[in-house]
Amino acid sequence: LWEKYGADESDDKESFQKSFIRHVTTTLARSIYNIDNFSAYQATAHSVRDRLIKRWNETQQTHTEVDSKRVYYLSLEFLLGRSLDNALLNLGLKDNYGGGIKELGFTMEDVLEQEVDAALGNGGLGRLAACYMDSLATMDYPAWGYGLRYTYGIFQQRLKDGYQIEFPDYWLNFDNPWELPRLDVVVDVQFCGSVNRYTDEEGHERYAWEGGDTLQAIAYDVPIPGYGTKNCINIRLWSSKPKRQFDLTRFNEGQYEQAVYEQMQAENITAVLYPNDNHMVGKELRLKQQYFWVAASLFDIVRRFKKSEKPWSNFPLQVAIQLNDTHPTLAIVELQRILVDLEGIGWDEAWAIVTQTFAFTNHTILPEAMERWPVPMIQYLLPRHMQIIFDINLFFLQKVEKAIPNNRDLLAKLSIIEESTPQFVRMAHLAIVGSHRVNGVAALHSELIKQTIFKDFIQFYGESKFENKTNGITPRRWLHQANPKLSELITETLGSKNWLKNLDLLKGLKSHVNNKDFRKRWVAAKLSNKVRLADYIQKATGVTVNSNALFDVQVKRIHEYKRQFMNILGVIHRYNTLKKMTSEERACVVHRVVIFGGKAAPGYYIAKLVIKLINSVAEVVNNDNSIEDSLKVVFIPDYNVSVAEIIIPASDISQHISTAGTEASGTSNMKFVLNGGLILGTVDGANIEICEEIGDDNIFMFGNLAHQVDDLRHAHR
Ligand code: 26M
Repeated sequence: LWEKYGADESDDKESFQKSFIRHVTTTLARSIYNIDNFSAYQATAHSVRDRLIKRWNETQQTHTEVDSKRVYYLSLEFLLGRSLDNALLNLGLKDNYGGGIKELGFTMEDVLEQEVDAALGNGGLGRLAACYMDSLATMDYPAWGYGLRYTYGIFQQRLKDGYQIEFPDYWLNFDNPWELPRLDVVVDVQFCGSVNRYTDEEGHERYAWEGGDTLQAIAYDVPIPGYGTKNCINIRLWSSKPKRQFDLTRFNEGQYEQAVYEQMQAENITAVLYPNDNHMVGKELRLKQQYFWVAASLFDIVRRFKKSEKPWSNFPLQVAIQLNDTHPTLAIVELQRILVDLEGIGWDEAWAIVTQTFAFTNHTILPEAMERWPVPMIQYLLPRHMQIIFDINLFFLQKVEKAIPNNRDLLAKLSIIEESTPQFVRMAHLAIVGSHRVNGVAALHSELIKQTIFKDFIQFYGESKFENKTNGITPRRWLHQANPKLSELITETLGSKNWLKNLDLLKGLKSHVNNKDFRKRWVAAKLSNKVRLADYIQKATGVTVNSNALFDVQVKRIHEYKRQFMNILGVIHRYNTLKKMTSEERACVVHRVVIFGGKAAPGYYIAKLVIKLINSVAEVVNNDNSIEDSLKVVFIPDYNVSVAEIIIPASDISQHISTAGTEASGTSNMKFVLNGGLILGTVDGANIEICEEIGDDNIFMFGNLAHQVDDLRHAHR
């Protein structure tokens, strides 16, 4: 029966049109004589979803049968953006569906534009998670992502009088075809309560975490299709719900308000993504988010492991858990608790399993971004976890003392506990101690963590625990999808699409650099991307820009260390210089459009003021006829993944100008270069490795080196 009916959803044009019409009439309950672009999007999305689910089911079934080691990526952020175009391309449906939708009276561009971004992330760290999921799927890994299903993603940015104002991101207001609610996959998560000591039947001292409040985590699965493979992996996002919909006792006692209030409190946990990027906020709700997510995810992972009935010692052979920054560090403590308290495994054996399972990625050395949580807060929310953290720390420091005796100073520096009033838990220290590997995200950054923030750990662990994994991006979204003209040129020139799975093959373009036709098409692709961006700028800002001008771009979160302020000072200088020129002199200057975009954290006063400054400068420059359009400045509002897909392919020069040593890697630098843009950058993050790859005549690097910065800071005080 499976073979007979399973083949029903084929990938040809007619099958798509059939399913499109079926979804319009049944799923959407609309008349086929009354379909707008949004309904066309929904029907197309549901048609793709059906095919995705098929692959997803087959993948999960295969992974269950094979039962190979799974890799789990724990990330509080997945900045996925739109899914339809990506799914069409990865599944190889784009051409048939494009033809099919046209015959139905729509254009694919209009339909794709209807989709709202899944914006469950702030910036680099969240987009990295999304890119890695695409690559894991494409490379046929049995991988899972675990995160939170925020009701509100990153805020929408609008501008009023040049100032940023924030609006809630109502991304779930219309149905979301890209998630599969798993209302049957429910995990209880406990908070507060107390710890009781008891002796078990074998006479061992055991601890039980009892009482407190219990909430429920409900799974929503987001299928991630690989490119050119049937592999379709899963991101499982948890949503919080109260354990009982109605507290009947309270209800009957007339405490209706109290019952509803508690329901709201439970749903609050996954209500909103914290909009801070590279900055820690010590809010209790954020810590609750972290534990809620970690507890549900680990329960799920352990349940899957237990199904295969292998001994616990096999756990690290079956399970690898990658921690995306310190946000999921409580997972280390939670697994130790499961093994010791619930499974009755001895501390040392359990701890060996834990440390073999986890690996930790650090994304920043900025001190203000380091996560520290007050001990009393953890003690209140997670009393048993706080005990376990103290024990982990005690045993760790004992080992340090044994290896490097009589060094109290070292013990204080390495301690997981910061001995202030109140005490704090240093999450990075806990993550290092509980993992077998720690990595930085670019060569320079991985060196710097060894020399600065984690320096003291090298004394104890040596260097080998710390390694480099330079970030990457998916070329499927950031070139093939965002820049179809250039992608087509590359494919035709290389004679195959293999480069989409093996980027090294792009080297094959080298022998064509002097080919006239190739160069003509290269320039034509860039120009058409610039026209597309100019249209977008017109629509979004009302400013008219010339597509033949040089496009000079800086798009990223607004942050002092990223130095948008320096860029805009440069623009002011450029404007003043142009103003002093004669018309003839100006005629020799390349016309330039300086493009800014990015969100400021709502509470980051200086970053918000930088946005206002950029808009004020734009106001002056764009309305000064005397410089004859030689310079334009625009701030594109609400920079997000979809806007990035328009901006990046259209860039001539992009700026990555962080103070040396501060930008751990950067990932948009890679996206711009992949689209044939030049970089103006500092000797920082992955800029350095990009420079080594493309040669220093293809990149403009400037400024001091990381090791000089500290001296300079002090010299100029
Ligand atoms: C922490 C606590 C409370 C609330 C929010 C946070 C938080 C959220 C996001 C902290 C940091 C967050 O992201 C940091 C980030 O995006 N870092 C960037 O990671 C990229 C991927 O590795 C790098 O390329 C960038 O250089 C780095 O800045």
